[in-house]
Amino acid sequence: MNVKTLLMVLLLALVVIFALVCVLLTRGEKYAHCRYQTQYILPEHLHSERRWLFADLSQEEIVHVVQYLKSSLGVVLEDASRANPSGNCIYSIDLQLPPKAESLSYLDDRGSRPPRQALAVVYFGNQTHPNVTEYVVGPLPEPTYHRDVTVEKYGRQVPYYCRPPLIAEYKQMEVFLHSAVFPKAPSFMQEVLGYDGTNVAAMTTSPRGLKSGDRATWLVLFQNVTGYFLHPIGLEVLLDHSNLDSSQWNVKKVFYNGQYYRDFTQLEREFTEGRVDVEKVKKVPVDGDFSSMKPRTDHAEQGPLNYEVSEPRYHVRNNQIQSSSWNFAFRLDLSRGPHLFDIRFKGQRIVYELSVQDTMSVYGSNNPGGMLTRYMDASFGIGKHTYPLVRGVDCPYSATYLDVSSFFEAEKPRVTKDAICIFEQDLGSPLRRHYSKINSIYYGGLPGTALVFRAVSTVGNYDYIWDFVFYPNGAIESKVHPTGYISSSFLYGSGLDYGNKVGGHTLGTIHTHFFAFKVDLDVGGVKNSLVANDMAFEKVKTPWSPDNEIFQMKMTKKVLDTEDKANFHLHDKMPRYIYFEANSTNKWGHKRGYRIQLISFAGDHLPEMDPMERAVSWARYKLAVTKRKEKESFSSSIYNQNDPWTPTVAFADFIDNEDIVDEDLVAWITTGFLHIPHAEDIPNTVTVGNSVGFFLRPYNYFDEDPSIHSPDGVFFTSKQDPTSCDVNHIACLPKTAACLPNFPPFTYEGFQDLARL
Ligand SMILES: [Cu+2]
Repeated sequence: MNVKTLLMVLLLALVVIFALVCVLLTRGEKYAHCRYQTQYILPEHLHSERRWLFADLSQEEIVHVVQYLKSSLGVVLEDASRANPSGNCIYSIDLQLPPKAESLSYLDDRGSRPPRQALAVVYFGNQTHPNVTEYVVGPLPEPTYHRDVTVEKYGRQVPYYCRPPLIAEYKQMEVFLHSAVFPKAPSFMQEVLGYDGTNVAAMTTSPRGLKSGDRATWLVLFQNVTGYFLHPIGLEVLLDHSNLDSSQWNVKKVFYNGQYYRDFTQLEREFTEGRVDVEKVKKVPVDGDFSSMKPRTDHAEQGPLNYEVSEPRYHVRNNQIQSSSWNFAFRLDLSRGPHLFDIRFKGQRIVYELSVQDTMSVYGSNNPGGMLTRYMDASFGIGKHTYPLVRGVDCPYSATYLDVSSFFEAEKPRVTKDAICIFEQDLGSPLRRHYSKINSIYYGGLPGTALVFRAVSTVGNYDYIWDFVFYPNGAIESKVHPTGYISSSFLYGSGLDYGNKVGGHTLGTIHTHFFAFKVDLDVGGVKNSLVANDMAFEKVKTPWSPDNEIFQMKMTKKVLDTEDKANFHLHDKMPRYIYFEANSTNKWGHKRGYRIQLISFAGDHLPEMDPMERAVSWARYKLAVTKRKEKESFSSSIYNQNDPWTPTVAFADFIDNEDIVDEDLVAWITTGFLHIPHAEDIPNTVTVGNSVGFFLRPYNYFDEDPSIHSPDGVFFTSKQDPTSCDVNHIACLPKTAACLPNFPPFTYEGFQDLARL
């Protein structure tokens, strides 16, 4: 090879290298970032300042209420996070909603603005008659008055023993166990459980007794490891913590491996005498072993993602969300969780209030804690137990995340970062479609999308994912997915009558999940009637051949004109079409309506003879429609859990046969399912197949399906070119969606405030 050739080869090599470098350097620029921003502000003209009346209290408002109460109640208010049962303290401060008439007058008729008010729940342990008092405090932000509303709301004073325990009380119970109870059985604790002062965790159960006034809790003990709910050790303690002096608390009963003992002293004596039937559980590593949620495999490739190609098609401003079809206001009630207000489709109000009211789980077990458990989560706090959501897992990565301010059991307001997420979702299936090759040849369809509002509550072992889903056809879906850990009992004796074995000594205990919703529909105005359509077969002579008969299907229609006709027990046959009907008609002369469609496979709630049943009597009915009343604002109360025998709110009393034709009506909906835990509930109950809820769907409300006006629709005929962007916007996607998602950095602030339960 001569020099010239060598130079040519070298030159060629340099050109190739340069070209390769260029390709590599410019590769990342082939796609621009999507036109994505992290914060979307509702344009001023779409925002209604008036809906501020539904907003949660601001931090500033909360601070003023705390200052006002401290200077106005005439007693010393301790910091609830450190309060003793014998003290006075503020339990919680939350928004007090204005009455509906005042809100509507302000929203619709330019009436005067209702005063902003707070609802303060105050514990008075240091009084002659200890009690819980609820005050309405206003006007905000600078309060000048407070009004005791306890008797007005509950028809009586609320005795102190009805109060939900403070986090401080739970801590005191734990300290009492470790310092005053366990030391009374040192040999048993050491030899059977290898107790070292830290390796036993207690889980509360409730209710706390068998009659009004009781405050004795079965504490179920577990190995203190990750996912401890799945590692019972067979020991349970009935701790009476009714005395306001915690040094006077005492153990009423002890359960170990199927046997009951008077107290730890007796347990120790019988153990040292060799009369305790010992069943040692294997010590589990601190990561929990089978209860660990740590993935068993390394991450490989990223799965599919939902992301915004251009600006999100919804806007969030303060407490309001707006898309091209929907708008509504929202808040997170401390005890009840997500509340949506003034839900409008294309500007027309469909729902005044759509809210979670309570949840309930009844358990079965041959262990005392499990046997007695009937959890009512509004008492623990469905909104109170919300925590930062994790991008890309709890909601799509690109969702909008909102912080929530609240006040409970503290001196200052707290802010929960990213407690709510909002996103528009590609449902992956068409909302509707049709392919035609007969007569005319075409394809038409609408990609399925929905706007989702989500919050997640973690109440003890379970997590509830609350979704409110808004579809382009005017339908709203409310649904909840339970996930998290099951609760378990120590497996012994006849345990398998109460569930399946899911670990060495772990019984996944049978239980129910019930969810209570309030739906204050206002269809074409406040006044509505409840109507049922269904089907029936009738035998008729065939008109064209009178010698023959056929069974002919007919539509039935019935107005359910009283509250007694408008309630359906869990397993009652319910008309398949049941809807709120307006006074106005659609183009075809039909009264405009919105239908309630349930998705539920509930177990039985509790026998009505059970002395606690009235406290959860909302769960008797899958649907009950009542005349709306301010004094029937909620179907349960935060006090029902700790005194279910004399409930402060008994929903069944709402149903008193009032006339409900052309009235302001509320639908109370219960959905739920029976859960018999099985091997695949380990480590967690999955959301798949465990979703229950209901749809609100237009029924002759419109003149046609409003989604036909969606700009997402696709239609092309055999005479058109479906690959052309002008004909079919989907054909543009390779160009318009050829961008990189502009994801914000991943952040997480869920471990910043671990003082919370
Ligand atoms: Cu369950």
